[in-house]
Amino acid sequence: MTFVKNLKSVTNQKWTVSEKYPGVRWKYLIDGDFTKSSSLSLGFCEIAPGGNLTLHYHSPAEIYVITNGKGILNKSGELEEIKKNDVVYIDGNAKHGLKNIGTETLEFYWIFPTDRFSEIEYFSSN
Ligand code: 7BC
Ligand code: NI
Repeated sequence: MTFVKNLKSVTNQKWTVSEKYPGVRWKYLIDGDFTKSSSLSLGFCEIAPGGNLTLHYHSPAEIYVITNGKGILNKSGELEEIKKNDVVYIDGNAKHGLKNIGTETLEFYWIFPTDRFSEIEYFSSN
């Protein structure tokens, strides 16, 4: 199965939010729960100014592709500034978080080596 999707035309899907992640919302683009896809999945996330994808970990590795804004990446307690056009690789089970420190929306795609987001078990970290 080969297909094309466009972020701006994913209109039939509501943004997902969680009280664990203030100011954060996301959509699923390539994901076995929504598309005839397997082995890889892709989502798009927005973090409003001041919002925080709080420190967490999960067993699959992950990639971020930052498409707008700037933020502070928390790498197991070590902080690094990231911005538009940066890409981030996160090892499986590595603690990570992302906070928007700019005035624009921080936007990024994430990629998991899994069929679907819903199979990933998220663990909060502090
Ligand atoms: O956007 C979300 C919300 C839980 O997750 C993708 C980013 C991540 O680091 O797992
Ligand atoms: Ni993650």
